[in-house]
Amino acid sequence: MKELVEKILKGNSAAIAKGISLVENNPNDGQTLMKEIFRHAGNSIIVGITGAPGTGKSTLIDQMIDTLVKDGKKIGVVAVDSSSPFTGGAILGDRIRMMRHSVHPDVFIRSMATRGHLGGLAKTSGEALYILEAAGKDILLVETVGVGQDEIEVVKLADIIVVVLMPGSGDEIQIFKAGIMEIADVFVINKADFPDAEKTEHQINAMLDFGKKGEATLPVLKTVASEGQGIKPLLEAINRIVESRGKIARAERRKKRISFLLKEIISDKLFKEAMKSIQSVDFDEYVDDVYNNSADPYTIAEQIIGSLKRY
Ligand SMILES: Nc1nc2c(ncn2[C@@H]2O[C@H](COP(=O)(O)OP(=O)(O)O)[C@@H](O)[C@H]2O)c(=O)[nH]1
Ligand SMILES: [Mg+2]
Repeated sequence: MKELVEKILKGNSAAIAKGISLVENNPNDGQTLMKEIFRHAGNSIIVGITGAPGTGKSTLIDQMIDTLVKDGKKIGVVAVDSSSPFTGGAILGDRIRMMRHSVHPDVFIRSMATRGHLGGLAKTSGEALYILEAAGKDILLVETVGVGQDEIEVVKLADIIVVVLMPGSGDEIQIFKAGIMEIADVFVINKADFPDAEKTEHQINAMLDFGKKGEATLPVLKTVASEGQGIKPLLEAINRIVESRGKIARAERRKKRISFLLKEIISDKLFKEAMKSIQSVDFDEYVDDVYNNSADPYTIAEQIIGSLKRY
């Protein structure tokens, strides 16, 4: 473990991969690792890239990596997709798209499988981000599909949120509905080589005027990710936001992340303690009791939790 921690802190990609696998698959060792690395984290800029499947997020990230790496930056990428129970395809696509960079020692790319996360996807992704921070990455890019509740939680872990749209898809309405509007910092209309790009731009701007009256308007940028067009302005917009925010706003964001993780850890541990305090036969009996109407699940849960308070 000590060796693993040291290698992670040095930014070794294989060690980072192993560390993330630990938090995904092995809660005990994962926790030991997190305890060690936590105080080394907290210095990366986390950029969430969200949008419907196929809008070009992975292509955009690939281009961003390209520019950032040439700038001497160390990059971590976490791609998350819980929209499909069979994410294999999507993840494979992402891997292929970003693969050309994954051999670079300063670039770490990880697709996170989504189902069956002990303690939830957002918690595990959050831990992965802390590991990447401890590994000395300057910028972390988090790709999520902006639909599932889980993924909205994930994208909330970011310092800056980029919403990616493409012309003519009608995504704008979805964004309104899912509450992504409120958390967005930058809008990108990718595939600006499509004929409807300007129409979409007008729609977005109209929506923003309508939704955020009186507040500073959000940047709406056009990109052609597949051609590497518009990447510099996007990175500059992100930079401008980072710089304009200042230390206090940054600290608040950090604290939000910490508070999220702390709550997750507490509920995780409480659940485990509660389950440890009862035998599995008892649990089955409780289920039967509720089934037979001789008890209700709320009272049973209160009793179980109450029994923990003694120690
Ligand atoms: N015409 C056009 N196609 C693009 C552009 N950006 C990405 N694509 C293509 O759109 C498809 C989906 O891209 P991908 O990055 O996987 O989207 P994601 O699901 O949002 O990650 C791929 O076939 C890309 O090559 C663009 O700016 N213009
Ligand atoms: Mg993708």
